[in-house]
Parts: sequence; C-alpha cells; structure tokens
Amino acid sequence: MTVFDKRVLVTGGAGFIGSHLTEALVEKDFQVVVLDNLSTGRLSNLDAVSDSIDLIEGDIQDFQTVRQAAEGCLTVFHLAAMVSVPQTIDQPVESAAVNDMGTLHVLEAARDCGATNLVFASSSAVYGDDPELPKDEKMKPKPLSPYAVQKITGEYYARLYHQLYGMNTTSLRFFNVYGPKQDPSSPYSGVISIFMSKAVQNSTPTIYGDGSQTRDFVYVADVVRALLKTAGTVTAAGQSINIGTGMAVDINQLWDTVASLAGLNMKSQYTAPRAGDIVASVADIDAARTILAFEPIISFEKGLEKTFRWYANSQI
Ligand code: NAD
Ligand code: UD2
Repeated sequence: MTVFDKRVLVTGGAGFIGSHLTEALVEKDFQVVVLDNLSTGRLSNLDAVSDSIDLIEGDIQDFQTVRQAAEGCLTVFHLAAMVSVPQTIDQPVESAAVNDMGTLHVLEAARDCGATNLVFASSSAVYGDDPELPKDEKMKPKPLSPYAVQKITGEYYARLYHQLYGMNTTSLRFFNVYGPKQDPSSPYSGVISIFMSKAVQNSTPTIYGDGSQTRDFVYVADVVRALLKTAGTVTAAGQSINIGTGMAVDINQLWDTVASLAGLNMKSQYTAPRAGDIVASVADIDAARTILAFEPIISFEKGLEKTFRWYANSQI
C-alpha cells in the first residue's frame, strides 16, 4: 500500500465493503472516522474495531454532518449510497438525494477541509446491458436505472473535482463483490449471500432463468486492497477503473460450488429470468493492473470457502 495521511473518512463504513475497509485501515494504524446512517449497515459489522474508530451516526444528505466528519481527514473513501437498484427505481428522487447530492456533499466537504485523496465506489452497473465483453472503461456508459445514472454522475463529479480543484479523485467500478458480512436478507441481495444462507439452512435456492448467465465475482478483501492502493496512487487521479477478476462464472457453477462446500447434494429450482437481468458480465482489469498494480489474489474457490465458513458460523 502506498502511504496516505493517517486520518481518513469512510462513508458507509458500517456496511458490507465499508466495514472490511475500516478493519483493514485500523489494522494499518490509520485513524478512521466512519460516517454512516445505519440504513443498510450494521454496528455489529464494526464490532472488531469499535474501540479504535470514531463513529458518526449521520446522513450524507446533511452537509454540515459530512463537513464535521471530514475535519482533519486528507483521504476520503466514499462508499455510502442507496445501493439497491430496485429501490432507486421505486424512489428516483430520494435515491438522487443520497447518491447524487450526498456524493456532492462528500466531495465538497473533502475540498473544504483540504483533503487530497478521494475514492468513490462506483459500479459495473454503469455499463448497462452492453453485450460487448469484457467491459472496459472506454465503453460508453449505458445506465439503465437511477442507480446507474447516479453512479456515472458521481464519477463525472469526482473527475471534475480533480480537473477543477486538483483533488486526487478516483472512481472504482466494482463488479459483483462478495464475502463475509454481506446481508442476504433482501430478495435483491447479492446472489452469493443468498446462496450461502440457503446452503447453511439446507433450503433450496432459486435460479432465475437457466443459470447460464455469468458474473465477475470479486472477493471483498481484494476490493479492499484495490481501495487502499487507489488512495495513494496519484496517477489514478481523474480516472474510472474496473475492479473485478477478469473471470466469468455462471450461476449454475456457482450453486454447484456452494452446495459442494456445504456437503449438500441439493438441486436448485429454476424460475423465469429476472426482468432486465444482464446475460453476461466480466471486467477487463488491465487498467487496474497498469495504473494500480492491482491483481486479485483470492481465487473463486478460496473466496467461497472463506465466505461459507463465515455464514456457517454467523447468525445471519
Ligand atoms: P452496504 O449497503 O452494505 O453499504 C452501504 C452503507 O452506506 C451502509 O452501511 C449504509 O447504512 C450507508 N448509507 C446508506 N445511505 C446513507 C446515507 N444517506 N448517509 C450515510 N450512510 C448511508 O453496501 P455495500 O455492498 O457495502 O456497498 C458499498 C458501496 O459499493 C456502495 O456505494 C455501492 O453502491 C458500491 N457497490 C457495491 C457492489 C457490491 O457488489 N456490493 C457493487 C458495485 C458497487
Ligand atoms: C449487480 C448489483 C447491482 C448492479 C448490477 C449492475 C448486487 C447485489 N447487485 O446486480 O447493484 O450494480 O450488478 O449490473 O451486487 N440470481 C439467481 N438467484 C438468486 C439471486 C440472483 O439466480 O437468488 C441471479 C440473478 O438473476 C443474476 C445473478 O444471479 O443473474 C447475479 O445477481 P445479483 O443480484 O447478485 O447481481 P446483479 O449482477 O444482477
């Protein structure tokens, strides 16, 4: 990891990815301020580090709260968001207040307190259903939901804050992130969290469509490594960079692997394809390799094994 200032702000730090990032930062002796409104995040995600961080329970929709949280922080990781695509479709205005205005508040608070680095959590959703594979950063964004519009807007603002104000801002386009602490409780939760929870409860999973659709599943610890590398890499400023593995896995293969980890001989049930489901998604990670010297190191099998162990031992 490259060196950046010791006091850092993590918005969304009580969430799935944010809590792993916070733990990694504490481990490296950073002073971490977490700003989170606990809408989808959980305090228990931060149990391991609760004594070592400053936790501010507050909303990025309130500029003064963000400004206060950012005081003294030269580096900001902005992960707080309304993350559910269907929720943004149901609530386009409310989601813009969080994902657009909230992001602008975070950028502005960072500028106001002289932050030098800001990393924004964007998404592969910006590519929409473009059939071209692998997805590379030069492709034209095709947002198909308010969520995707808000993520590409956040990227544009982040780039502008670099061009206009000289802040080192970088957007990372996460593909399908998985790992311990991902909440499986909503029908729109990540497929791996749902399959893990089904496997642990010995209950039959549902596959939408024929299960041949593919995704690029990236383990959360690799995503955290990418976030840490980005914050100290000046040459990443003003850029949007894919974070995935470059490897496609289909959903049938995913369930087979989860079932065998759980020692189950259970078939999934199949139902109609999910409306708007993307057929194939895999990242081109050349930019991450070149600019960030990022290489995912957790194999799919290893990542699933670690994840399964966590779900098997947790109450979730
Ligand atoms: P998460 O829901 O676990 O984390 C989001 C966190 O933001 C939660 O702790 C939530 O309480 C907090 N939050 C939401 N609205 C807030 C607000 N108004 N003010 C303050 N805090 C607020 O989700 P995650 O999977 O950890 O996602 C983290 C980031 O990564 C998000 O920006 C998401 O869009 C992005 N992302 C995630 C994935 C994935 O596969 N998980 C893929 C692409 C992008
Ligand atoms: C991911 C993101 C979404 C958005 C999108 C961009 C998650 C949770 N969602 O959606 O926010 O960024 O990428 O393209 O990361 N599936 C099943 N059975 C289940 C659940 C899912 O078969 O019980 C299938 C689903 O139909 C899809 C695949 O698994 O084909 C992955 O689904 P997902 O919801 O985990 O993620 P995705 O890629 O649709």
